[in-house]
Amino acid sequence: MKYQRSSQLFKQAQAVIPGGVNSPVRAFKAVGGTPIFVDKAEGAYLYDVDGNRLIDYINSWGPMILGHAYKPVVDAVIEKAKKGTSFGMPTAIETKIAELAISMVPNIDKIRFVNSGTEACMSAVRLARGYSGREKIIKFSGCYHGHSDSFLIQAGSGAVTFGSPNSPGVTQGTAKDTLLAPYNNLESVKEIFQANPGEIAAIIVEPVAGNMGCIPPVSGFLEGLRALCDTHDTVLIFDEVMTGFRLDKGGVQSLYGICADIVCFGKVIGGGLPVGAFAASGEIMKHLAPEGPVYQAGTLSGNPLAMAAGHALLTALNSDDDVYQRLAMKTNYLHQGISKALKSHHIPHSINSVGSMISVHFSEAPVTDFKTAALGNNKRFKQFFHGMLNAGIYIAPSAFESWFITDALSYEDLDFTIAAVETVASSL
Ligand code: HOZ
Repeated sequence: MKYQRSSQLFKQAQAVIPGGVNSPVRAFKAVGGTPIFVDKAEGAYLYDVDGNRLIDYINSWGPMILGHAYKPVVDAVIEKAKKGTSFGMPTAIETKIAELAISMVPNIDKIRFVNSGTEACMSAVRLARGYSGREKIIKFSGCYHGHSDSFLIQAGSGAVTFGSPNSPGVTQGTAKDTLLAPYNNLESVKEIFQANPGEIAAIIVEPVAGNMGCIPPVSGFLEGLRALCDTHDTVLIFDEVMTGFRLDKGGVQSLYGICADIVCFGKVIGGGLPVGAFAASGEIMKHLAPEGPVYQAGTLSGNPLAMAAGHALLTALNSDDDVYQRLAMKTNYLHQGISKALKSHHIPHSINSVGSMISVHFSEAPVTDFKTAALGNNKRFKQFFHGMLNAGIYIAPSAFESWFITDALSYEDLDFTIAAVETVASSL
């Protein structure tokens, strides 16, 4: 494949945008080569500026669960845009999507819309602190909750891809209030509670981790967190920015039957427009301004185009009884196919998948936390990434990310992908 035009555009962008990109993982630094500039996308495919067609396994890092340029979403945005794009005043569509989201997700009475997953998690922690009157939070190494200061401490995703899981610019004062535990390790969470009695405002967790590749919770982990939070009057925050409306209508709370106190959303809830949200019981949400004293605001929050896109996508998901099963079947088909292809060439690997999230680690040990995720053979991942790209398949340009499956993928696309893995594996 040729990437001449992408190369030119990247050079031009680097002169005026740091690293040529508006979010670091797009820069291909971890895998080398030129980031691909997109012209358009439709269904399961990306079309780049050089005229290449790629099967997309990233789907804008999650939102495009029913495929790119999904007609009901595009139509809803166009119709809204004709009436004006932002007012900084309430609109009826905000209440409509709030009602729909609350009807789909358990344990939430009220929801506040923001502009990104980062904002959602940042605001959820502030709310938990304001509600509990405590300051410390527990987060898990390798989990990524966006780029706000409290979370850039042993963070996953781009932060670890670029080797700065603890970012310069985060003050020691902020960092000291974020206490770290290994993912899937309940004992270490218990120890933190013992060492900080009455001080933990919240635990924030990706209930299925997606920012160190995909890592499911081991049996009893989420239940144990719930029990510890109950014992210590601590707020349990599920960061469902990736998993919300993706793994199930009600997210991980419904999938595994565990209640969180605050839930954060992003990605799917915005249908591909910039939306995040956080939600909780009325009891907790009443602490939020203007009802309560915990402040949070945004000029473009609840933007009508974004709300219309999210509402159209959630409506489609809510009215399709089989969609999550179809997605899981496609993901499982891919999981088995890739595993078989890698095995046939004796490539050590470990594949995790849950619902429509999947990732491939090039190490034999089961990947259950950040430490085991970091054991993967990065050189091999790079070769794999470029081999797949040459075959017309776009996977995440980092071993510390999940792939997101879309319902627009056909079984022919999946077979084509598995065949490409077979060919690439023979050259690894
Ligand atoms: N939050 C996305 C998944 N880790 C990455 C998006 C980005 O950092 O650009």
